Amino acid sequence: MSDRTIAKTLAGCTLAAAAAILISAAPAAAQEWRGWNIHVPDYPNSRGLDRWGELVAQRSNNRIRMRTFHSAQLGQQDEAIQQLRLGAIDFANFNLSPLNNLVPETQVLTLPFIFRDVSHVHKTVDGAVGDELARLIEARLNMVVVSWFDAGARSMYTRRQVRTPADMQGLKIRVQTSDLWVDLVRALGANATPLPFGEVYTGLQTGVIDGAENNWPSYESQRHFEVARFYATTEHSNVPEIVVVSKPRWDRASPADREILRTAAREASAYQRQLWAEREKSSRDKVVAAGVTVTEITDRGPWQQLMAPLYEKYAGAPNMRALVDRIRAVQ
Ligand code: GTR
Repeated sequence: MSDRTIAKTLAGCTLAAAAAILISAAPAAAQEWRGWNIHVPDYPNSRGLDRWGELVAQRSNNRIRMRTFHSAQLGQQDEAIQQLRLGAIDFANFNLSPLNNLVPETQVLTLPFIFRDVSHVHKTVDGAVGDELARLIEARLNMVVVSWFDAGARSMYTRRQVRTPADMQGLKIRVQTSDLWVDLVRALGANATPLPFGEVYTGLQTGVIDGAENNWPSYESQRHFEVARFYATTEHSNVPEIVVVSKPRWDRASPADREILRTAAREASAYQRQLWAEREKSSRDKVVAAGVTVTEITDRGPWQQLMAPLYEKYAGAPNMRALVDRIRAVQ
């Protein structure tokens, strides 16, 4: 070995050793996690995600810093799902509907009138059915479900008044990207127009669509009430929402950090649900004060009957049928 080579090796060793000492002495590097969210910052889901981030930061001594980008700043829902699967986004909150085509079992929770009330939704998603869906979503979509958020009941809103299913005939109704949603609207004799959430306002304003369907808080926070002045309380679906972490990110987290993430997500979800109940009321009050005509649907029977064929198409297979039965049996 020449003198030069020895000198180089020694220098290399010294550097490597110094680096090792430095790494072990320094606290673990802080991680910045980027989260996707479709809603405006004061929405219950947004506040739930922010709360989750605060709890995780506290409990990880600021090692995990979660920043949620609200108002779909990181893209529309379908793109965000792809990015999350690849690990380009670290966490997000999604409604189950855009996952319907990707994980068909999620369709069962989207089915019209499958849930009796909010408490039935909670018991289902917080119990064995929710756990099973979480496993399927993880296996097929590369994302880990850490908790469930409320999304209330979805109802029809339109540019002209709807009182009965017959009034839906021929209307162009915006739906989420899901075959089940297309069929649900068609079952009422209306035409389904899949559109991203962020394009619904303009769609209503320009008459590209005649209506859409959503819960009170989204109808109000997206200001759809300004351009679709009639809300009919059809309450046809209670499809819930998930909070997820991308699998690549999750796999790099230590078991202790995963525990912190899960526990904090459950607490954030309890907080979101409380905010949700309040926001449903305040959003309704706000749109009523703004002059929206609310048509109370007291007899949902005719709506339910027209949508019943969806159960054959989407829950006809034995595994899907079994899931429907298990949900109905939840007390
Ligand atoms: C909202 C839901 C969003 C999105 C939106 C939509 O109620 O929270 O995740 O699914 O509806 O209709 O696109």
